[in-house]
Amino acid sequence: MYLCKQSWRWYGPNDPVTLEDIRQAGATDIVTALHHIPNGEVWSIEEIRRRQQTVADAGLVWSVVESVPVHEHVKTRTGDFQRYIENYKQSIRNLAACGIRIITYNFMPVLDWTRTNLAYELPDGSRALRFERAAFMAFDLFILKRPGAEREYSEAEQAVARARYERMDDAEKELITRNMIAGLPGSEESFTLEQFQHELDRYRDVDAETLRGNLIAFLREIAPVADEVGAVLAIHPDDPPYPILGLPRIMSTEEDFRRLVEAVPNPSNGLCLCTGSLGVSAANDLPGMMRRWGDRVNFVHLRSTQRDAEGNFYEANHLEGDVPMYEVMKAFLEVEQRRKISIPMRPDHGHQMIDDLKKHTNPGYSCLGRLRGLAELRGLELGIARSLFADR
Ligand code: DNO
Repeated sequence: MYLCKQSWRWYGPNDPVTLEDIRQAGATDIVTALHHIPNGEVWSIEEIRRRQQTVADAGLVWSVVESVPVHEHVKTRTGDFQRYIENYKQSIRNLAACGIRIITYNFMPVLDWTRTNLAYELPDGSRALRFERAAFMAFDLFILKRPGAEREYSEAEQAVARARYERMDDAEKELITRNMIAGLPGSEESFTLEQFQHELDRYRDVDAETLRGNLIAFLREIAPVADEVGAVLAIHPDDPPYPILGLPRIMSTEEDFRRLVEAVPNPSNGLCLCTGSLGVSAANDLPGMMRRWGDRVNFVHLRSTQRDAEGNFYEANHLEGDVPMYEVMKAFLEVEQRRKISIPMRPDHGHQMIDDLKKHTNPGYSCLGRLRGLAELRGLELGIARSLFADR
């Protein structure tokens, strides 16, 4: 019987959640990145080995990279993009030479994942990450004052945004600005408002089809290298799964992924199936995506969100909210039995709860919330596996 590899994201030696904590949470595999290496530079074998040794000394295995970041010049195909692509290939070769063969990345312009509120209090007193559409529109229209933004919202939405903006005091304006642009953990970049607008401007002539073409061109170069060294790629979907701030997004739906695979059929071209990101869109059929694309699922993020009619969502407990976790897990286990492999999954995000409410933790990456998530997910997994595949 093939069960998933229980993995855990660790931000490296500065992460307030230690490798010892992770071991006690019961994870066996580590998902990490060399966050200290600037975007676009080569990850040397020496640096990879050093990190690998630190992880091994704690009795864990570094099996997934999240992420080797893709330089903005590669996404826009401007400036030094060719050099950054060559560097990316070398990082893949170096990682594979060290035995690390699952490489996560994303192709979201400028921003990685985005939330407006990092401490949304739930009825039980724990705190969750939240995307509040009115606050987001207020930021876009009245704080960032992005040229042309008003064309993207209806009159009614603009009125909602204005009312929301007028209710914000200075502290709230500052906080939402920080949450939006100062970079959530793992996003590698952080900006001032002026720098941010400058980065957005670089996409003025890059529409969705241009961006998709740039991703395909990038993959056509790196996928053959990954194939050759026995590594696999895992593209992370857009979070949230729709265009924001006038930026194109091209990995938000099953159709987006299908187009990518059709354009670049190399075996290494695969997906990080993130149920939390994709699940924000009611149109995404997550168990179906797992079943149809299981052969290309190289890594899984398990997390749930709860949406409402206004376009807000918050991160729900792992087994609650809109993501049909039972069906996703069942489909996931079926894929693993069919492929006869264990695929790494990690409990993605968790609430800030219990003692972690008194600590400084990376937003979404507290210890206890993820520990709860992992415990619930492994229980769900074992229950399904034992009842369905006990004979295998
Ligand atoms: C958020 C994460 C993302 C993810 C990247 C992958 O919590 O899932 O930051 O790591 O998009 O490149």
